[in-house]
Amino acid sequence: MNVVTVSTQPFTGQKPGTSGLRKKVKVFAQPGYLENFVQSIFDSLSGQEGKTLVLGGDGRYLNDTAIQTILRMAAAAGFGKVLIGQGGILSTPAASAVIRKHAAFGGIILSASHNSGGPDGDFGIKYNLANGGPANESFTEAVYRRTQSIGAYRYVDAPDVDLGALGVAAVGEMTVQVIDPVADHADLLETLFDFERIAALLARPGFRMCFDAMHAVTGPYAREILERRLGAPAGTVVNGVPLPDFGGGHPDPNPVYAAELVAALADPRSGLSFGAASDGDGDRNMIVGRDFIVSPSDSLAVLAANHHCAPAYAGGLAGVARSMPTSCAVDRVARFLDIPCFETPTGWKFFGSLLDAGKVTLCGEESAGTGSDHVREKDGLWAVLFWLNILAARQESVAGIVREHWRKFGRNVYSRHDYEGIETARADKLFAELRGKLPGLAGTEISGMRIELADDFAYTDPVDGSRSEKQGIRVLLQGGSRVVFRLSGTGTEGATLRVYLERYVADAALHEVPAQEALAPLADLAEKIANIAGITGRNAPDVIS
Ligand code: G16
Repeated sequence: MNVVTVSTQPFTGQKPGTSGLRKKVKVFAQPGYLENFVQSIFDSLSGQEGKTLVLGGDGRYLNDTAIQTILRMAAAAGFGKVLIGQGGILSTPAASAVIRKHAAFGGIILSASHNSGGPDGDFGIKYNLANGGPANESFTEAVYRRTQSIGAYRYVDAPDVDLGALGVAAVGEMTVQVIDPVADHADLLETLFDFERIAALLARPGFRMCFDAMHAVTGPYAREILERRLGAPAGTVVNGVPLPDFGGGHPDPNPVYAAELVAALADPRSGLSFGAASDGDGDRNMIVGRDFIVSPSDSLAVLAANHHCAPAYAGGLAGVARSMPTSCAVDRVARFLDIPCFETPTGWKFFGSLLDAGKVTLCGEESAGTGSDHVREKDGLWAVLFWLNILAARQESVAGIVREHWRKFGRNVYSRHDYEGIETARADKLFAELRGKLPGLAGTEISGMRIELADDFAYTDPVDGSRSEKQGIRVLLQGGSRVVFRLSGTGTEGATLRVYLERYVADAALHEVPAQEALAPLADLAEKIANIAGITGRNAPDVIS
């Protein structure tokens, strides 16, 4: 085996964010940049010799070449085998499923998730552990430290592997097995839900659904599951061919980037009763009913409240978890079900230990991610199938189910305001000033609202005791309303300020008040506390979701 060692210099800024390292393609394309990071991952592992690594990505620009580089480096790092999705494709939840099913040592997923692709877009890479979940903070910190001191990377001198066909090849002494990227994940999902009942719903006259794969990774998965296994008519999946630049679109399933789907569901002539979309790497989801968009926080709460509709969860939930900025709607369901509800920092990695310990069954985030203990990643198609299973069991509309949920539990009206591409120095100033104000805020009244607690969210993992500080600023108000301030950990340009607004409305007569109208006083309070316009120069958010 011809192992080549290449001298290298550390690059600055290879610090993994909320979910791995995400940078512009142009940054990743610098000679040695990907190699340094991959070598830093391998140098932070121990015991991988002879073991199996899972490898795949969302098919975005650079996916194919990066995969060949990583194969050669994995061989030099001593892995015995790599399982790789055909064409280099694996959605994030599918990678998690494959790692778990094949008891792999870990996995590398190439994706920048919902960020745009193509030569001017973004690329990303993350390492998942043997439980199938994103590496924890102590591992990502170790990788970061290694990137700062790295002096060499190693690869095996071997030709590219043909990833176009299923089969077995070799790189040096390492076996490369090209697998069907869809089968393991689809098989697993089939064990969780009542496919017969869902198939009957999809065949029912008057019921029509559309799944928008946004030219991202879920196309082949959705076609297999919805059209082949469940018998939905051909054409149910739209934009189903994964493209390196996502067809020029932005593979983020929200009302802005999936506007066509939302418009189709609002148009009675479309005949559609259910719409759904997923993101670049298939872990996020959007659920749309007839003229009705389900907010991700509400979706988590509705799934928890209707867990009995899906065979896998009918026996009950051990507990639920949500990230701190996610609305407290699911907390109310947990209280009703008398099960624990955990509040974690943003990032799926924080759910892993709770899932592994059997403390929670369902978890979710405001950022359009929901999932369960079937894998250790959020799972877009899982959420879609869960909704279909609920619709099939209850024979009601999406809007009807959510409105009934609000009547029973009250409505946690919710919105996120994003200020993108802020100069980092200004964002830092905003948070420094905000943190300075925190000790004096509790007990004061601003815009007629009384602040009960204001703090910098910190989390101690109840399973492994690890501590994470500075995970977002919470301002809790009398009556259950909240304002949360955080900086995104997934952007690639400047800083993105996220302001999360939440108001609890018990009175059913007020449930239909438009969210932005109901939340306007909280937006005003956020501005007064954080001086967003004064410090950033921005008078309005760039994206409201
Ligand atoms: C990632 C993480 C999620 C997180 C989201 C948003 O999702 O896996 O846990 O909620 O980023 O993070 P931020 O607010 O820091 O931008 P994905 O789908 O991008 O991998």
